[in-house]
Amino acid sequence: LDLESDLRLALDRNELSLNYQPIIDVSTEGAVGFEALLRWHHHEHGPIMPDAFIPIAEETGMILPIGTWVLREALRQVQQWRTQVPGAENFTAAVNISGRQLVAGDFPDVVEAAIRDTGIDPAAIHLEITETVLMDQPDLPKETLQRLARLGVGLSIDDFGTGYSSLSYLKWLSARTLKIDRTFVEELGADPHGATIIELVLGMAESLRLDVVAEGVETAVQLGELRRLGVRLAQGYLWSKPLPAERIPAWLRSHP
Ligand code: G
Ligand code: G
Ligand code: MN
Ligand code: NA
Repeated sequence: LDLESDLRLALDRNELSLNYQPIIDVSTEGAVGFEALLRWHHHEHGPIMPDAFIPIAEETGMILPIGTWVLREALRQVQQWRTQVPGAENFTAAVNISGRQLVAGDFPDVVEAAIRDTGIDPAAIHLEITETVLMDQPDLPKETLQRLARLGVGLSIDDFGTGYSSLSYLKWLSARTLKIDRTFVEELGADPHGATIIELVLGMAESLRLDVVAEGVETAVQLGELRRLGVRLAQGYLWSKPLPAERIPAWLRSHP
């Protein structure tokens, strides 16, 4: 199995696809948007999960053409729902971005072209960047972040709480959203101190005027705890695993 050379061909062979997981308003339990998650269906070996191939894509630079495809496809799909599905007019599109993409000089051009070609409102776009990637990029081009901010797209800090973060770096990035890593959600209800980190993050987010999304919500107990703490947005298997695009309209009809 030579993942590296097969990955080079995967795009041309149409073996890549996106699944979509709803982001939920916990007060109504309706969707406010979707996170796009990459899938690779290998012609011989079947499904290969991102944890197995994204590191290879990053090492080889393949993440650049793949990441561009992901961005354009996710924005196209979410804009299609926004314009064709009743109630979906304001849906947001969350797209995972790797550090390699962010430091490539043309990334803002790629984003600008995707906005132009899909017609989506830039404010509906959330670029998800993991906290550790941000900390690992000391030479993160400020110009890139400024151009993205001028385009009007939002940055979400993914897996928040697993790296080292300070208030100053959040301010400097002008992020819009913090996504609380699911390891903290897992502890809710089980561990008496499970809520502590989430309470800290919520306090920080409030003073910086950031939105917060709790990831990996699987149980009604966790949802109850999140509501009690004042978390407004969430994501997780409690509502849906990531689904192929064609299954989303039916999911939306059963979750009004
Ligand atoms: O879908 P999930 O199960 O298995 O994703 C595993 C990991 O792969 C997550 O950390 C997720 O952020 C990452 N991932 C999924 N899709 C993409 C993508 O399109 N681009 C990048 N860079 N990472 C992705
Ligand atoms: O790292 P990132 O947050 O981008 O990746 C999201 C990952 O979390 C994906 O692999 C997705 O399949 C997974 N995921 C989404 N919801 C849940 C959940 O409720 N429980 C668990 N264990 N994983 C989840
Ligand atoms: Mn993510
Ligand atoms: Na995460």
